[in-house]
Amino acid sequence: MVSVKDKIVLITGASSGIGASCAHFFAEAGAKLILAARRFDRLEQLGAQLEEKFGTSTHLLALDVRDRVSVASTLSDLPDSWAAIDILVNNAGLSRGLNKLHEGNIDDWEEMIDANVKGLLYVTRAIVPGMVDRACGHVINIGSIAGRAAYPGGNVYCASKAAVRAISDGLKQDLIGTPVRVTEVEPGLVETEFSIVRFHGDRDRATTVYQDLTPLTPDDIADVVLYCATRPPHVNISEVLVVPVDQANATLVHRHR
Ligand code: NDP
Ligand code: 8X3
Repeated sequence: MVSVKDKIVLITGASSGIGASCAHFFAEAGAKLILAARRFDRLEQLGAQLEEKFGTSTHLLALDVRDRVSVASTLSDLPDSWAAIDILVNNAGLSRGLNKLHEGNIDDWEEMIDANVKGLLYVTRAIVPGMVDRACGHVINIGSIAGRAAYPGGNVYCASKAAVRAISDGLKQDLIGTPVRVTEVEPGLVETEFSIVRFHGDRDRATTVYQDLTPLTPDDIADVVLYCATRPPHVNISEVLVVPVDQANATLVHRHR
C-alpha cells in the first residue's frame, strides 16, 4: 500500500455525497485537499470539519465545471504550493429527469452533458499535463453502472456516463509510457442527493429509488477510490463496478417488500 500522506488531491463535486466522502477518506489518510464545487458555503463547512478532525490543509474552489474559461483560469492560477496535483478525482456530475428520450427536457440534457462530459474533460485537460511533466499522477473518474447499459428514461444520463467510460479508457491509452494512472469507478445505487437533483428537488420521489433495498453509501465508494489510489505505483486499477448486493445491473434490483 502506498501512502497518500501530504499528497495533493483535487476532488470535484466535493460539496455533497461521494465527493464529500472522498474528502473525508483522503483527509483521514493525511492528504492535502483541493475541494471544488459551486456551493462554496458547503465547502467551507467541510474544510473546517476536516481541519478540526484530521488537521487537514484544504484549498477551496468555487467552480462550475461547465464553465470552460473559469475551469482553465482557476486551475492555472492555483497557488504554487497547491499546483502539483497528485490525484484528481473527477466526481462532479448529476442526472436530470427520467423522461423518455422523445419527451425529454433539452435543458436537462445540456446540463448533464456539460457537467458530466465536457466539465470532466475541461478539468482533466487542465490537470493532466502537469502530471505528465512531473511523471506522477492518478486520475480517478466517477463513472456509473449507467455507463455500461442504458435503462428506461436514463437515455442521456447513461450516454454521459458511457462517455466517461470511453474517456477513461482513451486517457489510459494516451498516457501509456507515462507513470500516470487512470481509474474509473462505476457505482450502482448510492444514496446521496443524486436522486433529489434528478427529480428537481422532489424528495418523496427521490426516496422511492432506495426504498425496500439497502443502497450503497457514499463512504462505500470513497473507500474504493482510496483503495485504488493507494496501490503500489506499478498497479493500475482501470475499472471497478461497485453495486449493492440488492442490485444485479442497472435494471435488476431486489426490493424486500
Ligand atoms: P450529489 O448530488 O450528492 O453530489 C454531486 C456533486 O457534484 C455535488 O458536490 C455538486 O456540487 C457537484 N456538481 C454538480 N454539478 C456541478 C457543476 N456543474 N460544477 C461543479 N460541481 C458540480 O450526488 P453523488 O455524490 O451521488 O454524485 C457524484 C458523482 O457520482 C456524479 O458524477 C454521479 O453521476 C456519480 N454517480 C452517482 C451514483 C448514485 O447512485 N448516487 C451512482 C453512480 C454514479 P454543487 O452542486 O455544489 O456544485
Ligand atoms: C447513478 C446510478 O442507476 O441511478 O449513476 O443511474 S443510476
